[in-house]
Amino acid sequence: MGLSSILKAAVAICLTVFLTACATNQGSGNSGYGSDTNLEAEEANNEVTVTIKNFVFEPALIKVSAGDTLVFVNEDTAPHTATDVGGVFDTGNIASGESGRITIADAGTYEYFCEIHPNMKGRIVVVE
Ligand SMILES: [Cu+2]
Repeated sequence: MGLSSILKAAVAICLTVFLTACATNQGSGNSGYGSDTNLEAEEANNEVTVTIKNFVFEPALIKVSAGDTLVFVNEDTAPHTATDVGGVFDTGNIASGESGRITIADAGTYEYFCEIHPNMKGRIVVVE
């Protein structure tokens, strides 16, 4: 009798925590995709940051693994892009203080530049 009551109470608490976690998850929704499948995929791969500051990609040369997410963080006041010369990826305009994300699926060497300031250049080496 006593044990049964404790079990019921424990189940009730677990259920409450579970439902609260779900509600919080849906509330944030900042990825815009929000499915569990996507969240798992993000956790499985690394996130590598390239900072854009004083009109320079830092580091300008970076080595990542296929499937990694590259996050371009714009610390300038001007907007920038990270645009692949070969058209494989393009962050589009990244406003001041914002960031842009890309993922490259295939190994290779990728030269990129800023469409707004074409003298800004970088290189990404993607390995398997
Ligand atoms: Cu730029």
